[in-house]
Amino acid sequence: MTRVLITRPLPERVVARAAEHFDLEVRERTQPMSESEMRSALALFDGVLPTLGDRFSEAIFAEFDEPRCRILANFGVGYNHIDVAAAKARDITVTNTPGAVTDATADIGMMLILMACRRASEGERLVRAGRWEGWHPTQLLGLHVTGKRVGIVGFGRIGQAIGRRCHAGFGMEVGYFNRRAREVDFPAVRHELPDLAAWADVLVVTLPGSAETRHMIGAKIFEAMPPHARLVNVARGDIVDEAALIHALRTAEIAGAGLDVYEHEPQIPQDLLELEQVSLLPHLGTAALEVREAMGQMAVDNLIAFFGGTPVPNPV
Ligand code: 8YV
Repeated sequence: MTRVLITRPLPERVVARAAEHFDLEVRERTQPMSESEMRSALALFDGVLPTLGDRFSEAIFAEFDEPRCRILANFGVGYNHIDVAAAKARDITVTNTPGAVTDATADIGMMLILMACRRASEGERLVRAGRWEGWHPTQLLGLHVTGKRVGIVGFGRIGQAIGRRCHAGFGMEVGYFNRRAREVDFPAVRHELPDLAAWADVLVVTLPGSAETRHMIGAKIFEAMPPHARLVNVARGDIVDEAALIHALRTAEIAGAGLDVYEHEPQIPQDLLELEQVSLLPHLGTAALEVREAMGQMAVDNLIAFFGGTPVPNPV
């Protein structure tokens, strides 16, 4: 029987379905796999269902000409932790879970837009610290969101879902930066990145993480942003130069940030933790049971198709 490894505990229904089809092993640890675990996985299993943090780099594949593993069915849309070229060079198929993550990640984007603009984390810290002395008219004044300009960096599924919410729910003007123009069912204007940064009240990052997008949002972009603007990142941490972001916040080049992702998760620089004007979430993008179930089922669908000899639904 086909041997499959799931590299983290997943929702029960996902594991049960995978177990109906495969000789299944579920790794019970919640931390990313070590290098030796990844090498063993390639050697001992026909298929692996990995996820964020399992760094299948060139060095991991390098030891194998023909690993037993034929498919890495990633749990998650982002697959920047897998060297896809190195996998393909060994004829290993890589798949991901687009679609399943779109709305949940867009919802977290909206939450961070609102939190960063309306200073929600500062307010909650004040309350929890027992420092709230009661309401007054000029306390914790934030940026009014309705009717403002949102600039979306990367206008794929998630970026468009955020744009649609901003337009339909908050009457916002939508601008975006994307390699090619996108047809959408709401008004959205394409800009070059520095122009978008200068135009937007809130800049939201939704690009895929990759070597090309690393540090795309750095000092030059922060300089271009107006001082009242906020940065939101729901994509991958290293698209934003974290040191440049800290500098921009410290020097009031921008007014705040809402982050769900970090350059070196789960490490967050002390300097960032000490800044009042940031909302920091622990990569909650898709953290809802039904969403994680849908992602898991999609990853299992890819495995079932692959070993059934039909085209995988979500190749990357
Ligand atoms: C996932 C994400 O939950 O799908 C993605 O790429 O960023 C998430 O929200 C997590 O990364 C597991 O893949």
